[in-house]
Amino acid sequence: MEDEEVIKTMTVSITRGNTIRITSVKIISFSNINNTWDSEFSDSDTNRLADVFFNLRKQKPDSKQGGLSFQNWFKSEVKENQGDLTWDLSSKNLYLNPEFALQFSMADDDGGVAQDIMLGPLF
Ligand SMILES: [Ca+2]
Ligand SMILES: [Ca+2]
Repeated sequence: MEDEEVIKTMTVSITRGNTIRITSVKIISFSNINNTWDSEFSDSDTNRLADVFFNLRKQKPDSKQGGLSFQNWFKSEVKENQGDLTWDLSSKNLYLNPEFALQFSMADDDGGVAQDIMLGPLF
């Protein structure tokens, strides 16, 4: 399991301008996709699949320490048992300055507790 190649792929749709706007996110694959993330369910139960959500953090001015720091920006809805792994964000007004970095993480929701499904360094 530890030697397994971890595939983290996603496509992000943006419209260009002075700012980048994220309009949708589609996760193509992740480690152990289509397999068990919720081991309390049997191998034939759809509920064993990951309940996927993602989190975006972006750099914002830090009022306490000065400079910029990464702060939570947007947490997606949970796609239960993988769903379609596609989030339409066109109504969310997610505008980003392209000069600043963006951090992406995704996880399996276990009822308020989240399990990292990127299996590696975060973001
Ligand atoms: Ca599940
Ligand atoms: Ca789960």
